[in-house]
Amino acid sequence: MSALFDLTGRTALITGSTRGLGFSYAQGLAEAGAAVILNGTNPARLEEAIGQLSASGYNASGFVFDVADEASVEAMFATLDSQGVQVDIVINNAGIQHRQPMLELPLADWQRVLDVNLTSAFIVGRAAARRMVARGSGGKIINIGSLTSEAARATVAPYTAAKGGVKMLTKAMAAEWAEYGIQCNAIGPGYIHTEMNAALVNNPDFDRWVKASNPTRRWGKPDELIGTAVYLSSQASNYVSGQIIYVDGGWLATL
Ligand code: GCO
Repeated sequence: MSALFDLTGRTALITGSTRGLGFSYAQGLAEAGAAVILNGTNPARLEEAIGQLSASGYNASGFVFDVADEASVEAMFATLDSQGVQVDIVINNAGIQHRQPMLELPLADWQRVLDVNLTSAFIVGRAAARRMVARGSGGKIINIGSLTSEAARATVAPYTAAKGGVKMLTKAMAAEWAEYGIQCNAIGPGYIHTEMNAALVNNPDFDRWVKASNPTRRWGKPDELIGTAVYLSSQASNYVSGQIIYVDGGWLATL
């Protein structure tokens, strides 16, 4: 691998990484040389994911915590501080979906989606950036947007609002932290075949719509996000900040 993309000696925290895209990012960064810290809310799943990466010879550890809970996030960072572990790269990937027409949408569901998909990136990003600034050695923060960072789809209003927010939060982070050598960027995955999207993949009408609308004519695969994640985690992107890179098969380029 080109030294430009080598993550040896770096430590990356990837939230929501026991399965789906988060696990894929973790695997990709570990393959590029990083020590990876996983996160999830289910202890058994977390153990399994750590076990899988460790069995492949990667340096993997992890913590169970709710990314939207400030006290839990602070406690995890305090534990890392006490162990002398420095987080150089953060991928704010944790996310949930709630599909329901807005006319029927309860406030509590709106709030939970905003908390987990948007506020979490602020809570985790701020905790990591405070330490990066104090150390003076910079870092990388990668937030995960969506096609809904740009355009809406009926029935996913809170997710759409949160992902639009993620795009602008990324710019806000870039504006405040670039001078400390922290690059803040986002990845906007298109329609990817993951567990979270199983209901959509298995819906023949939706599947047809994805294949008709995407110029690549197919769903994306989780490992097709890895190259962008490694690039944004590496020194190859040291002068790139505040960007959202869509990995969508060309979807957003078309009408
Ligand atoms: C959904 C959402 C997402 C999409 C993603 C595309 O209905 O669940 O549209 O899960 O896959 O946002 O970027």
